[in-house]
Formats: sequence, C-alpha cells, structure tokens
Amino acid sequence: MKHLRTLSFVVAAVIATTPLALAGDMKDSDKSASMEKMDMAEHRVGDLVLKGLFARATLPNQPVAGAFLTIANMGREDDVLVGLSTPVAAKGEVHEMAMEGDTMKMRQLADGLVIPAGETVELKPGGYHLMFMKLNEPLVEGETVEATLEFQNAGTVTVPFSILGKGAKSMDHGGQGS
Ligand SMILES: [Cu+2]
Repeated sequence: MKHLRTLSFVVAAVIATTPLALAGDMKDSDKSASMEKMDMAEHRVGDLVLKGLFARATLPNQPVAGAFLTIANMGREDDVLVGLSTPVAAKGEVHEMAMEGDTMKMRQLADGLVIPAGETVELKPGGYHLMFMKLNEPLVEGETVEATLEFQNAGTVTVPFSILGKGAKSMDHGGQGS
C-alpha cells in the first residue's frame, strides 16, 4: 500500500506541472503572475513611454468607463495628449477631476493634457483619466480593451488596457478590489 500511495502522489505532481493543467481555469496565483507581466509592459511612441495601462470593468448598463495609465516624457519638448478613440465606445475623452462649488466633478480637458518634457504624468482614479463615452458593450474583467491615443508631437499609438475589477486603483492591486 505504501508504494501505491507514493506512486499516485508522483502522478498527481506530474499532472500538476504539465502545461495542460494550466490551460484550464486560471488559479489565483497564475492570475496575479500574469497581472505582474502586464504591469511590466511598456509602450513607446516617439519620446513617450506608456505604462501601467488598465481600465475598470463596467456593469451591463453603465454608459461610460474610466481608463488609466502613466505617461513619461523622455524628450526635451512638452507633448499634449489631445484625444483618444476606442472600438468599444462612441468616443473617448480626456478628463480631470475638479471642484465645482462643494462637489468634486469630472470634466473634459478641452485643450488636452500636457505631458511636460522630462516629467511623468499619472492618470489614476480620482485624478486625470481617460473616459470611454457611450459604451457599445460592457468591459469585462480579465479581458483587454484597445484604445488609440493621439499626442500632438508623438502622433498616435494603439495600446491594450487590461480590464480590472470595478474598484481597481492601479495595476498593483489588479483585480483584488470591489
Ligand atoms: Cu471622466
């Protein structure tokens, strides 16, 4: 009996380490490993480096979605994020949060968002953000959504945003929120 038990233990170990076992449902540990991988992804366009791209999952009838990233300007000239578009929404806007009387409200940055030379600008929940307006379909956690960003100097770039949980604050807390 002792031999049999040892054998089945070995078989189970072999199954657990084959790639086939990973092809099924992702375990939490696998999920966080892939999140870290996405967190490392950098996208360059001209002198700009885009990092930590994520969007928040939405409810079925939610009309808008927020998307976030960090933009570093490695160049010697200021650049401006002037606009964006995405296949999943009628249009995209660049927003800021600002006080209107006693309440914090978001509003569109009509002249775009300046990315000063040599500086890094963070778009994050509660601050600057991208907004997908009039969604065609809900954003589903675990999937990816593409958006094309337009910069005054660097031009346009199409980049993938990982869709995280509704309460996600950053890639660091990927999917753990809400
Ligand atoms: Cu907004």
